[in-house]
Amino acid sequence: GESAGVAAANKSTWSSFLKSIASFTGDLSSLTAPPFILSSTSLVEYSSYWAEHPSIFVAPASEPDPAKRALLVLKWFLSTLKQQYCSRNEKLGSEKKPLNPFLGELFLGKWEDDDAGATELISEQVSHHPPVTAYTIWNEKNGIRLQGYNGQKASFSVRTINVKQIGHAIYHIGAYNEDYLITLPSLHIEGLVYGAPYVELNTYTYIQSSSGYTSKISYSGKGWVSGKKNSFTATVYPEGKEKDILYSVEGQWNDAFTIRDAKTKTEIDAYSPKTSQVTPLTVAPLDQQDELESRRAWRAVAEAIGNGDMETTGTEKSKIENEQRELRKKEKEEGREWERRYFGRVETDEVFDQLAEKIGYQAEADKTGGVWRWDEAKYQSLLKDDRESGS
Ligand code: CLR
Repeated sequence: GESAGVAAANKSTWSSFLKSIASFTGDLSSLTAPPFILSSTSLVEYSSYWAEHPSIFVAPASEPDPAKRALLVLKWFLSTLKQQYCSRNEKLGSEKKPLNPFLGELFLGKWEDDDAGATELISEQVSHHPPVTAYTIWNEKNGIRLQGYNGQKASFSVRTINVKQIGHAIYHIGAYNEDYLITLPSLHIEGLVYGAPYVELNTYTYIQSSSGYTSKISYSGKGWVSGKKNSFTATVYPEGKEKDILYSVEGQWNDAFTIRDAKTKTEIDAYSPKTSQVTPLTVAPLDQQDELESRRAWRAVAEAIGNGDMETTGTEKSKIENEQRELRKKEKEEGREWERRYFGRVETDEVFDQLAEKIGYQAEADKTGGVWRWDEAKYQSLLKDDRESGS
């Protein structure tokens, strides 16, 4: 296949890159990719994919029936997949290698939606070795908060990069004091040989609610049933009764899917990721951003990548990396650790433990430098400081 992807001039660079992958071990951030596959967006921004449809994000808050609520949480989760895993292809022509966030890097933003009201995002790089991003997204009006963290573990083979996501998310509905533990699917990068990489999902996602419902999503890549890309099937059932299906969902997460009542087989809802509009995220102008905010911190690098100027890209990247090395050295000398602004490690989390046990999920804290949670107290004291300094 001489299909999309690598232009003639890039062919030899690409094939030596492929050869280097075959023998690569370690984390993805240290992979040296050819210039045309570099993105000027930092991985810390990817947390925003969770809420680009704010009204679907908050919809469960106004559903009184717990089983239907669980279904709406599943629908929201499914509605995020196209943005999470296809949007680089759509915007940039292929999957790209994101900028590797530095420790403490922030990405802050807000979605304003006529129906849902304001939904806010805080994303923070809480670990650099290994890379781990933590985030929270909340909508005060509807009493919804999502929080989570994630890292990646890669393994390489000749044609694919296999990526296991390590981490999880917790979706909270204030009005019902209800929590949902969300596990993350594994993925693999296809299309490498053609120079047009794209993501396919595999394995499963579980969404376990504290109200006693489980959703299970199975990803089948190019489905053996439909033969279509990005196929999945999902079911909602009372926990422990996998055969007692209440709702089933089937289709493609990048195109369209239908939701059925499992007993009557009638279609009760349908959703089309392909035609649904995303709500743009509002981010402060660069000159009003904090120094640790991603787009401000990476501005020079992003500009150089945009200009295809690899020399400047290299020097500007090194500036950031050297600064970071200095910071770490100083911390070590002073026997302290970089203080995360919004998140902290937790030793125990009862709600999480209970939900995790029901689906046999383990957090693997050793691979993410801890289990990370939103720290409301830190946030409140930052707000207070802000008010007192009048900014
Ligand atoms: C990050 C967390 C998001 C979902 C998500 C989507 C795409 C993933 C990304 C995560 C992690 C980084 C990733 C990316 C696809 C490609 C990229 C695995 C899991 C790697 C680092 C790029 C490798 C370079 C090839 C394009 C050659 O919620």
